[in-house]
Amino acid sequence: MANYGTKTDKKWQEKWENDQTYKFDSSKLDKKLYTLEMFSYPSGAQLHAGHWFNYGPVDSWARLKRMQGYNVFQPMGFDAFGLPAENYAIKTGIHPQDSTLKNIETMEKQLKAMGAMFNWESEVVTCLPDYYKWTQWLFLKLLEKGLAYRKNAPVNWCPSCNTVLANEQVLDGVCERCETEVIKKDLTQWFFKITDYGDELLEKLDTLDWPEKTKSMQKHWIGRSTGAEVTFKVKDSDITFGVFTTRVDTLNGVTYVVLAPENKLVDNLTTPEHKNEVEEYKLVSSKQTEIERQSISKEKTGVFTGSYAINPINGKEVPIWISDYVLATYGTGCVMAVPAHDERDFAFATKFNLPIERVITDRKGTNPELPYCEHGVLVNSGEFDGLSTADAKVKIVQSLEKDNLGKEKVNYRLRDWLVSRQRYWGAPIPVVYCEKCGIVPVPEKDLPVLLPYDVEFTPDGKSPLGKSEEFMNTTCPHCGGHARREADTLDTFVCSSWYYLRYADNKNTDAPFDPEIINKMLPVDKYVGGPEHACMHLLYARFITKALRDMGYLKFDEPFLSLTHQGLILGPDGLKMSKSKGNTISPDDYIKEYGADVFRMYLMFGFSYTEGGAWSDDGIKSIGRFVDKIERTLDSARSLIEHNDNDKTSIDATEKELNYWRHHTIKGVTEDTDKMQFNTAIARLMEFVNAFTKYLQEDKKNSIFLKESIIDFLKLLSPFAPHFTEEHWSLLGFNSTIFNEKWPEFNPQALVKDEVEIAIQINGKIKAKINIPSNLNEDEIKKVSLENQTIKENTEGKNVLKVIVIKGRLVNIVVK
Ligand code: ANZ
Ligand code: ZN
Repeated sequence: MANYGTKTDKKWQEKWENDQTYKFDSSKLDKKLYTLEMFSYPSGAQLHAGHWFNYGPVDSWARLKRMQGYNVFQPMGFDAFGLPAENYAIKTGIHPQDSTLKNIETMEKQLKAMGAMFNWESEVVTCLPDYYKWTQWLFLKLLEKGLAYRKNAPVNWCPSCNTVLANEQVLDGVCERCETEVIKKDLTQWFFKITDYGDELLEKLDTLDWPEKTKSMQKHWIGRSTGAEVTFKVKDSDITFGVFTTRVDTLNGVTYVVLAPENKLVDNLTTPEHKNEVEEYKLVSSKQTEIERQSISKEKTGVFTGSYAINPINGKEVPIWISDYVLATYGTGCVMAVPAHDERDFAFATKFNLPIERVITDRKGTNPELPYCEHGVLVNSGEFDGLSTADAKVKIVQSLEKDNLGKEKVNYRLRDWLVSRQRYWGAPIPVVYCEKCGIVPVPEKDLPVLLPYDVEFTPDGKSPLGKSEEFMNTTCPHCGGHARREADTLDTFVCSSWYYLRYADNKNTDAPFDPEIINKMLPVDKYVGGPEHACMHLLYARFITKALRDMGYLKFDEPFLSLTHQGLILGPDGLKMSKSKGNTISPDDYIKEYGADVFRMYLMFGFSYTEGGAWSDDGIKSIGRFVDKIERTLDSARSLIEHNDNDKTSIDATEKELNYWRHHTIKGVTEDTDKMQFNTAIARLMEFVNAFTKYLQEDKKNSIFLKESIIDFLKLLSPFAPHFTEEHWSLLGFNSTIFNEKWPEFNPQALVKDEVEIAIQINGKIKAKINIPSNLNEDEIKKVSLENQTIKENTEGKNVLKVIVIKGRLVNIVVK
């Protein structure tokens, strides 16, 4: 019967737990390796293949590191607040707290069945008061530093989730969770000032060992753009407004200006005869999504306000329009339009018959077709004619600066992070509203503000907590008078923005963490999780780390030094797994049949780790057969070793052959696993098994040598099949865990397969013949020859004048 499967799994899991094999040794921090996998969301009741693909292979990687001498910290926990649990509760009527805690229990069991080296003693569960107390503390600290604030603004609203969303949660105009089209609402909400860190978030990306694509997504999301802000005065009025432009060199080509319909100035700028048209246009555009508004192909629309602005560089009067292609939330919400050199302005001017005036030509002065959007040389720009685009940008800003009508300006696409939610299942925001004192933070000693259990949480667009009078009514910590609590809860991304810090000091009751511990345990050395978090969690966590650093709690700049995204495991049909398509793979069924090792090994062998792919039952079956073959090979090798016939003590060609494969495998498995190229690492192990099979068929075998090779093989296999290997390690007679063994190192000499015989001459007379690896270079051959014992004796006391090497044949040493 096979020595693997659930029974063996269980036996070793219990032993590891009892022996505390993987307990993190906090006394050896110089070799600490903080390995982090994105924690699970306990919404579905079960772990799916995706969890296994995230956690299993990374555990194998961490096991390699452990055996290489690293002190591995690999914690696990649950991102337990959030919409899915709440939506599930609405559907079933089961309270989110009950379903979440129950799901966590199931998932813990499943995670344990994986046999990973998780440091469960460091577990965090974000929906428990001992955790969210500190999420609330984080909020208060940000508030104290002016990094959290409340403002009225047009915000993203998901009509289906009945809550506001952060910009990052709106993907192509739809809600990240439910894919409903997001609309804009004017609401007063809480924000975190992530924009204060725009520059650093951008610049430090270069220091990170992260996938290039993720870095460029963050770069684009932050969207730093350098240009100028130019002030336009309104004709016959005191009103002025700024425009943000990246092409101030085209200032002489402005033929109109455009404001976003929502811009606060619009009402003041609209003359009575244009009022009706403007009002109507404002209403229509408020119903459109940003994506629709910004689309290049969309037919341009807009209306004239009746007012004119004065171009600060040449005094020309230009009409002021409003159009939905200008976004209210970017730059100043006002654009100077240069139809000759901008596509959208060109389309707009063409449609509304506005003038188009060239101010840029190419270097040859050929006046290319309009719109000409490239850089070039200025024309029709008075004193600036003949300047290059780059020079003109500098000169024009200098000239505007004199009159205080323009300055250099950097703009970001990044917006402040909207963190309040009109939902129940989240951490309450720890502030109260007092009629006398206004917004008052809840004092730290009164944390946590507990989330009440008995609340009607069916969403209707209002915050559920607001319906609980018991929760809402409180006293002002400042004046003692009557106050109302904040009814919104925090975005779950706030919970996950700092969890990696809490892991390292999760039992601390006086503080979220002890800086002294955290500064030794962090940053995280290796972080692995899905790429979908590129511009949400991964950005927020970087921001929070920097904010806490600036408050003096942390001594590092970045939370995650190295990042890998695992690929996606698809259904057997090659489509994304989903219950409705009926193509999901339940890991539990396979574990029952094959055990955790085969399941993990299949995930590692069957897919490229960063790419993933379609599940295949044949694939897992073939890994099952491979493990059977390993078992047979190990069994016969062991019986040979046990009987210790020792019919051979020499190391001959057959041993050398096996030795070659041994070191070839050590090298390959070490290098590939280190790079998380698990599939090729396992392919190497397969080659090694074949080499054993071949050796075992030899007539005469050296059992001592065989045992050494088997020991190395088991060590190499152990990260991939931890339970199975422990079993065979003990069968080989070892009492302590293989995971305390040292990872083998390869010997380059053993990788040299061919040898040649060369003759060594002294002054033309042959003195010795030796075998050397055929791939040595000239210097190495000289060295080997001079170190030969016979040659040493013959050259002692003499001067070596010259060493002539004839590769593959002989070495002549000339002495005097
Ligand atoms: C004049 C101009 C002339 C422009 C030209 C471009 C080409 P990025 O690179 O994304 O920062 N712009 C400014 N604010 C805007 C808003 N709220 N909504 C829509 N468009 C806006 O783009 C900056 C450019 O986008 C600015 O430079 C402005 O048009 C436009 F030949 O100003 B430009
Ligand atoms: Zn008060």
